[in-house]
Amino acid sequence: MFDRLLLTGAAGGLGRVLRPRLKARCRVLRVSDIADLGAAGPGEEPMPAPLQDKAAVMALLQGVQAVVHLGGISTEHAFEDILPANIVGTYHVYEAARVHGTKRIVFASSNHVTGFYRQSETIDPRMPVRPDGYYGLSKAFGENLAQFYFDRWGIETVSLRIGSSFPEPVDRRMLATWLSYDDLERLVWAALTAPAVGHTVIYGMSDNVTTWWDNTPARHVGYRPRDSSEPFRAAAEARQPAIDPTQPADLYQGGGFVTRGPF
Ligand code: NAI
Ligand code: 15L
Repeated sequence: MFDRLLLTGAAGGLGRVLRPRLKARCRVLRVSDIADLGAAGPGEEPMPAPLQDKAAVMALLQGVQAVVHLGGISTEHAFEDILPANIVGTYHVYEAARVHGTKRIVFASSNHVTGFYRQSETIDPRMPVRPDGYYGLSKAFGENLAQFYFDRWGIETVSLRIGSSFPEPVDRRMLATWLSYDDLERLVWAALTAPAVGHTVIYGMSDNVTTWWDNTPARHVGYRPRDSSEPFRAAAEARQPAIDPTQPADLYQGGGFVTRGPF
């Protein structure tokens, strides 16, 4: 049980999923975003803040024991848009953690850090990054930042390379990349509470039968997924009867992200 946790990106898709689930596990949940956060529930502390505003982010981390950092641009965009939210913003979160002595950050990274590996490869978190766009590059920067702030300042991070966290997998790619909301909660909770993580990178996926990711190097996090994309296979395959591995979206793990832009 935490005293006060901070959830950034609380108004987003995953923020709305995690908000009540994290609230149940701490005394006060500070929620932040630039989008409308709605009414504060019991034990919630709304603090709107643009991540690119250093003073605002400094105030955000005051008095929190740990951060679940989801805020930022969550798909491929022009570098000029990604820079303030994902790169400068994540730097502000780590600087504020250093100043306030925050001990643990759970960073929402993305599978797009390694999106240019092929779907025919199985990779693990120790392999070199191959970002599939500016968005993936910004998440790779966040992971490097996390490593640096651990090595230099001892702030621990689990970087979650989330696959596709949606109500259900909707296409063949997501049969490999899907992370159910219940498994997302299990993963975030394990990342917040595992005794010693240093900086650990882990792929965020359910216990899918088909997968491209091997989380063996991150077993110490203690994440045990319980869901699987398999019950959704028939529907996903009916929706997308075949793949064409000559097309980049079907060849690379990053799917459609690998051909987005220029902007
Ligand atoms: P989302 O786009 O629904 O939510 C992101 C939130 O961040 C939004 O509410 C937005 O208003 C806020 N935000 C954007 N720019 C901001 C800024 N400059 N200052 C403050 N807040 C800002 O994304 P979603 O799906 O909820 O994802 C959450 C996190 O997880 C993101 O960091 C995303 O990159 C990551 N992720 C999500 C995946 C998924 O399957 N949903 C897969 C891989 C990574
Ligand atoms: C992501 O990083 C995005 O945030 C999410 O919206 C999905 O597109 C996901 O990756 C994915 O690869 O399916």
